[in-house]
Amino acid sequence: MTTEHVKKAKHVKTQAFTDQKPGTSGLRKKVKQFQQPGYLENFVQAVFNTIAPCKGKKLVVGGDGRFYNREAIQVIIRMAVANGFSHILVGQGGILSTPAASCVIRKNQACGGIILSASHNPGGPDEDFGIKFNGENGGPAPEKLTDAIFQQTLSMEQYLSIDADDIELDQLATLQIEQCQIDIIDPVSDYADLMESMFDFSAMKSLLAKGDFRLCFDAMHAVNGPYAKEILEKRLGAPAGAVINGVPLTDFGGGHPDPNLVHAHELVDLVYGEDGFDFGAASDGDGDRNMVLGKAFYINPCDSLAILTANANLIPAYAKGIAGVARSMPTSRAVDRVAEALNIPCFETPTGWKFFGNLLDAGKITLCGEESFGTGSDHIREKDGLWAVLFWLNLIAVKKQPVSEIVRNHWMQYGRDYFTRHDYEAVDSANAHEMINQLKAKIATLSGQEFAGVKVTSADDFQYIDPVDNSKTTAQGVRIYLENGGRIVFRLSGTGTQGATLRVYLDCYQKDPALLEQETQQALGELIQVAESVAGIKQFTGRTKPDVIT
Ligand code: VG1
Ligand code: CO
Repeated sequence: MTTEHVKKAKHVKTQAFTDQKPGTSGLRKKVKQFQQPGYLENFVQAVFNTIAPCKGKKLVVGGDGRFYNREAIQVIIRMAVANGFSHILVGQGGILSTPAASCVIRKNQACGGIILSASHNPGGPDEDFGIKFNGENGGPAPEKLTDAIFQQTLSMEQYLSIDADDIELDQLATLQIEQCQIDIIDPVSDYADLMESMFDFSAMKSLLAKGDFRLCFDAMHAVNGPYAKEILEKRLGAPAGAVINGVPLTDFGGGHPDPNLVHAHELVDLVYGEDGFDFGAASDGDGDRNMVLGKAFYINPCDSLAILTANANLIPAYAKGIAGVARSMPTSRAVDRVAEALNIPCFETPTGWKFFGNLLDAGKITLCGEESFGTGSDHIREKDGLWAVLFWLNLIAVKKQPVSEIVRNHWMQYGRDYFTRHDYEAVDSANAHEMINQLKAKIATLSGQEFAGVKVTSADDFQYIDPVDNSKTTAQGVRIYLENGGRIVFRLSGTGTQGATLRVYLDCYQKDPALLEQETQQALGELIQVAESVAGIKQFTGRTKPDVIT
């Protein structure tokens, strides 16, 4: 850490914190924790120390607009100048969706970017804040880097900053502080241009112009509002008002910016109501997740990935074919069946987008996704909510079929992977860990045993060896495979900020055409009992039912 080349840079004494280990997607804590003196600064300095030297490099900064976003950006700019960066690109108003940040990093050949978001976690003075670093490929820092950043935080004694006034974030401008040029950029245009270059906008325009296809996009008062308005309303001609809750608010209007059937209820009412909309979509706090709905019809994200893969050849960007696909381990195996039919490789990775980065960079995969409403491709290195919505709209425009028909035809051809995730939120952390530990201790003896009348065929604690750099990641969730073809996965969330969140993932394959239209919880009823019987969820969590079912 040197200040020689920045005249006004000053060393500020600080004390290390011991709890700055990044989780599934960056460091997430309560706003109050981030507001402690030095807390944000220490983490940012740890990032800069890890990627040093910063001298002469370009950095992208932006966030999802939640409470503390603007204050954090001012801190980061002062520190980035003091650390020697020569160029900083900041989204106007402090706004950059996660996919747009990835796009801007790549387009401008920056050395990386700092994205301020706690994604789907609520925002506000008593809620959550988050920070993550993405590298020059535009993707989340791999584990090697996040581990190094964490090590830096443990011994942090000082950080670098300068004395400078806050800069004006709301006007597009180019400023100079010391050696550093700061550009306040339009957060939407680069991303919108990229989308326009990938999809058949004229086919989608015709679809929307017909007037008998009604669409609604719920931005959930989060970052994607301006992006959705520009792309759906301005460039594609959807009627004004098609985007609802389109202004980013610091507290997301008091809601939970998580695009699922529970939290996106306003949208759900519109597509399920009388004379429901033909197409509904929502995205999360930072714009990287998506939920897509047809008229009174829900698409499971695992099915969505499989269907996009099966139909990629209909989209201009993928017309030449796709190299391979990947899904996170808990995601259902629906996409595996499509990959097999297409004769392309299918990779199974740990939870979190950072594990797709190497596969994408190496050209081994083109599309990838997670059960948690995240889908994406090699166009950037993050999951991308609006991209998935546009992919679906493009498919509908080309196939000239409603969403429900596209999905049902897919099930008829490939069979259906019933999938559900049960979340037990904010449970006692010690109990949750004890439950997982006891499961792990049983793994070796599970095979052959029966639970709730169903025999276990195999079980393991998922580990992953990256096929590109051979890095090994262990303890990624307990997988239990059953004789009836079902699978149960238990893991603890790495994004929560309160207690522990237990996630139980259940999936089962069905290819009998007469059994493709069952209610999901019913179809998985037997597996739900097996999960309880094998793990003792009630006993350990004290809960009789999950908080959220998706
Ligand atoms: C959750 C999801 C995971 C996703 C992660 C970040 O992690 O399960 O699939 O990648 O959130 O998503 P966890 O550890 O809580 O299960 V988000 O949209 O930050 O952007
Ligand atoms: Co997100």
